[in-house]
Amino acid sequence: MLVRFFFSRLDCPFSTSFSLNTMLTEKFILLLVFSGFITLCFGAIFFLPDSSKLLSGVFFRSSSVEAETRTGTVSDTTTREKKKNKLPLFVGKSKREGNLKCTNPLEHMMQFSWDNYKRYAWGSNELRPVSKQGHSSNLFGSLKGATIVDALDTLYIMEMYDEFEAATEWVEMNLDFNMNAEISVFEVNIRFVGGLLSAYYLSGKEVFRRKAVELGEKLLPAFKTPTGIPWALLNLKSGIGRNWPWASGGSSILAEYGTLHLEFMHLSELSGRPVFAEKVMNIRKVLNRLDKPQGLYPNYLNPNSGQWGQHHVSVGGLGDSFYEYLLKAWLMSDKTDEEGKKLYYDALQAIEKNLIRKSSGGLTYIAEWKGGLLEHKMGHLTCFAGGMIALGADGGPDDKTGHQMELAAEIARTCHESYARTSMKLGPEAFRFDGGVEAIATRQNEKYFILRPEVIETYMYMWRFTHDPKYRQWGWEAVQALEKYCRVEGGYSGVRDVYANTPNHDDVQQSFYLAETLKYLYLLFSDDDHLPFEHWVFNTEAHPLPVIKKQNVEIRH
Ligand code: DMJ
Repeated sequence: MLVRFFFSRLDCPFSTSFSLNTMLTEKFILLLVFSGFITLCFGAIFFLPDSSKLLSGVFFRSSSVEAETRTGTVSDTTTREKKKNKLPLFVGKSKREGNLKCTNPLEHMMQFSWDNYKRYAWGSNELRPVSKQGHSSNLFGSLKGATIVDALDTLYIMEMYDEFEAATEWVEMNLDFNMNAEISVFEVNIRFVGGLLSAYYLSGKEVFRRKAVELGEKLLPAFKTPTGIPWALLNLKSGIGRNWPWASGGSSILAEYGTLHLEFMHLSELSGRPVFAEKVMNIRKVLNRLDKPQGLYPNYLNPNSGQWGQHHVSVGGLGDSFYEYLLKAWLMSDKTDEEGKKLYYDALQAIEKNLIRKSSGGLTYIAEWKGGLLEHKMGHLTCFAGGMIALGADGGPDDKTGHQMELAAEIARTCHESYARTSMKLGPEAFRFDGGVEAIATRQNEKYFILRPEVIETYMYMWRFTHDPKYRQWGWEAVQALEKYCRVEGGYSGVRDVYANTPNHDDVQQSFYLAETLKYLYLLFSDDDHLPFEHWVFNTEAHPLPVIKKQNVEIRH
């Protein structure tokens, strides 16, 4: 009853989705208390003045920014609605001044993830929250501390400065790249280089710049191939590279070699060494010379011959962030990279024509393309595309803005349906639109949820551009589901089957949960001028990188 009391007294917009009919097991009572607290925080916000919690510097907040709602047929949000939905999440003075009355629920979730990682897995790449020990996937070889580096900027953005200091100290003392370790170039770039770059730009601490450049240099031997298309895997000590043994015809992967651009442009910016930028610009050159089947980019490209491998095209796994980085390369260059812009809008046009379909039940989805045949399956990873299309909607041809916003909203809706149609209200790894089902996983090995961010990422972009309250509502549903099914005693864990009634935990707290999922949720419930899009572009691991302003670009040329 207590919970319902809070909801009704404080007029919480999320009150309807909570039920008291559930059995009051001990765990559930704890959950109720936590949810009540969360609700109190949200509700209290309505009655308190705007926060004084401003991150320092013009980059973090832009005082002149009044977020504009994009035009188009998607959402006709009125000024009144805009005001009503403006929920300043920060209450009272900043934590450092010791006047904190109530912190926001996402900070609590971050604190819980972080504290458990620190307690049970400090220095390991990831935490096993059920068995309460460290975990490492082979993506990082013997490199250490993926969660620490991935979480740095989230800690900073959430003003968890003590934790940020501890993480900084760990980086200073322990983050070492001089080891005989075979790593994934892509994963190390997006998580480690991206994480260090963001930490540097947010905090100004030299150690992060130095480590980012040092690591970038360690990655350069991966580009020693006849075409300059990098290997997927690299031994940091010997500089010997190779590709994934499972990749078609010894190919490199589009989403891997195509997701280096943002970080490498910044490495050149920070080191004064053009070599990083040259490497990624060469990747574009190689791609530009190739014929694209139907204007599409196959996922496999042989770095020796420079020829496509299998004609398999996907906006999800193996392809996804390549498209994201074309758009963001243009945005991050302060819209000077016209080539990146053209490549993105041309690719999107080909995707729309060949991959995007509508189910008989009216759900828009992005299918996969195999040698001209469509597989009517959409991955959780593909759900980032709603956010990407929204982000690019006003840069394309004029008459397309409304259409692209509509498309983005439809993808967001489909991805929400993939969550809504499960027992746990968390999305499966992949869902299908065939054999009489829509937005449902039919194969056992596609029913898992590993704390991925993409659906929430799309809600966050859609919220910023439309202020349609449903995106916050959907984000809040995800928070509740994460608390109910993924939170365990030692942190947050993925689950093996989102259609089951009780969770079977996979015992991994992925580093991207702290880097992305919690950060995007936090931003979804923050003011729009918190990391404003005109100053920041998020890398594919949600690490914010500043736009390189035009005057800087011009001076260099
Ligand atoms: C993250 O590491 C990045 O978002 C990447 O682009 C795709 N996969 C994970 C999260 O799901």
